[in-house]
Amino acid sequence: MTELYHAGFSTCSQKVRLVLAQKGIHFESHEIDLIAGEQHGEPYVKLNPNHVVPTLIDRGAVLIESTLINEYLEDAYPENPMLSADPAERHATRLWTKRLDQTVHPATGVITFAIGPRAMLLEQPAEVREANIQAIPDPVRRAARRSVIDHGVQAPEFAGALHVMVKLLDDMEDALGSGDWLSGPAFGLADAALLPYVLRLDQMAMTPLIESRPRLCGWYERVTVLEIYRIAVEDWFLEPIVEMFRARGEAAWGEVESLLHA
Ligand SMILES: N[C@@H](CCC(=O)N[C@@H](CS)C(=O)NCC(=O)O)C(=O)O
Repeated sequence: MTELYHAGFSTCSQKVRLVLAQKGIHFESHEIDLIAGEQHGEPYVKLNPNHVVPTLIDRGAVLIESTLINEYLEDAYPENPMLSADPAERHATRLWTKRLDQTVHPATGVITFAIGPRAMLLEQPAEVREANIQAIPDPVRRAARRSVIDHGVQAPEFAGALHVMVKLLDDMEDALGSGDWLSGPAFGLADAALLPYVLRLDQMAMTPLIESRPRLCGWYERVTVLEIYRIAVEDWFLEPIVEMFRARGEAAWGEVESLLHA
């Protein structure tokens, strides 16, 4: 029996669901409402002491950290392999996922909260919003969350986060010069890991950053026509949230563009 604690719109959840779908693993779904702060609730933090999704329960083991969950799935379910047998290609995959964990995921958090759910959070009673910020166990992340909710795109963290993403897109564009996929001959762990982050930029109306890079654009089109994309990502979208992200992204695009050229 496999169970997944996750959120429909969360990048880390999307990347795990992509691997579960590629491997044909069915799971019992437990959705965690991140805006309401369910990730900080007593029952959930017993599973995931970092107060984040996703958490996978498989064969009795409780597994956290999305990159490591995906590696676990590759080990435990070797059918439909998503990691090349070639050691150098395995290294290349892990270089992407390491970078994602170290810089891309935190940068995406800054960009997302500065643009997307910020208005919803500002509408919450101040004590609810503050309690949810205070509950974030990592002090760096907690400070960044407070800063972007207070200052939006003008938060000091925003411009640096944007440049992390631009550099990522540039490096993906270069890497895709030598093949259709990022770490081997077929859709693999690096593609599953990176798709949600490119998608998030697209959903926040930063589409020109993708369209201006033809190989990246081709890769994005290749991934988003896959059946597993529909199952693992699109089917979990909530239309009002998609519309809200796009509208807020469009409203912020002028400011984002000037930071890109600064
Ligand atoms: N390193 C963790 C990061 C997980 C993470 O940041 N998850 C986000 C959603 S993508 C989350 O649960 N955020 C809740 C919050 O920020 O309060 C992983 O890869 O699993």
